[in-house]
Amino acid sequence: MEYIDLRSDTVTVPTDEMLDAMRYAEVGDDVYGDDPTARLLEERSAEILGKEDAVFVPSGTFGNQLAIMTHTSRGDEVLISSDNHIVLYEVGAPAVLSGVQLRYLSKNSGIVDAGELARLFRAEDIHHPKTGLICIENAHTQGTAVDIANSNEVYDFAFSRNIPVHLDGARIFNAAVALGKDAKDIAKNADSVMFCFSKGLCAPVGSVLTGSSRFIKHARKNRKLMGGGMRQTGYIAAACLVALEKMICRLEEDHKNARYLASRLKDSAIFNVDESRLDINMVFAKLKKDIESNSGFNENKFISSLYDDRIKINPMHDSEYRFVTHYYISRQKIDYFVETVKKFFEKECF
Ligand code: TLP
Repeated sequence: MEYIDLRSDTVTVPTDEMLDAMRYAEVGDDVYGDDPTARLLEERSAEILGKEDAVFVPSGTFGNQLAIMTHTSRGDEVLISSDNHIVLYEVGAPAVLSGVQLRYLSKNSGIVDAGELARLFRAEDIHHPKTGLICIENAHTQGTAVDIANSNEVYDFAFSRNIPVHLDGARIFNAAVALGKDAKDIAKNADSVMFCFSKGLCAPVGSVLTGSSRFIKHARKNRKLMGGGMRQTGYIAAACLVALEKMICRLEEDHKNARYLASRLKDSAIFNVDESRLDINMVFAKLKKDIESNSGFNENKFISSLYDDRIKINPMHDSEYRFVTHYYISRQKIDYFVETVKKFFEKECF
């Protein structure tokens, strides 16, 4: 049975064209370095971001952690905003895998305060860890595309102190579309960039880490150390190549649909939508105060009732719902979702 799945763009399954490409992919053993399709994907990925080289990895989390491991030494400190994916959703991996400590910059949906960065940077002192890396994120998981002027400031500061910058660009193409820029313009302000094929681009699996040839050579060895030396990777890389060619140019449609969903939710008199975080394919909405406090609203009942009507959503996080649009979410499905939500509230809460 088909579900309308608004939990994330990670739920997207491969298109028929991807499945065909996978079936007929030319493959080899990638640990020996002889998988031509994987290599082609790495070359194209590097080129599209204006970097020298790239290495294919199983997931976005893997790519971010590989970058941290490759840039830093044990005991280093990493400067990062406290609401970045690496901090919130990667299981504390920087401490476990790389032995580094995270030091938080204030959260501001991806925007970094350069003054704060300068204050938190560690000068040489016997007591201090070395500041070994700065991590930024664009598009940000909070639904924003961060202006390039901000990463320019970060990169200038990092350059002046000789610290590398890693960009979690899981959705870099969403950011590029939202800002009306080339992905290269965003990538140029970082030494390494990770992006994902398995989100709005619909590939079943896979991300890539890009950077200088020297950095990627080192990262390739660390990938093996982390158990990410995959064999006939070309089968997956073939789907990712289709994702690069065919799916980036349609992301704008997901963004427009997110804005359409936001406006329909606003009109419903049930939700307040955060319009300051509506740059990409995500809608963040809170229940109106009176509904949440006076109506006997029961979240478990809400989610399971939607599920019975073939709709999947995530529970609230920080009192907020996140609804994500993607290739499989049409306007018709958005209308069905909003009408189903309205019916639930009319029956249960008003
Ligand atoms: N994000 C997922 C969840 O983990 C929250 C989602 O549904 O949005 N960086 C960013 C900015 C991400 O949003 C994600 C995934 C990742 C990294 C990790 O990618 P994967 O899931 O491939 O490890």
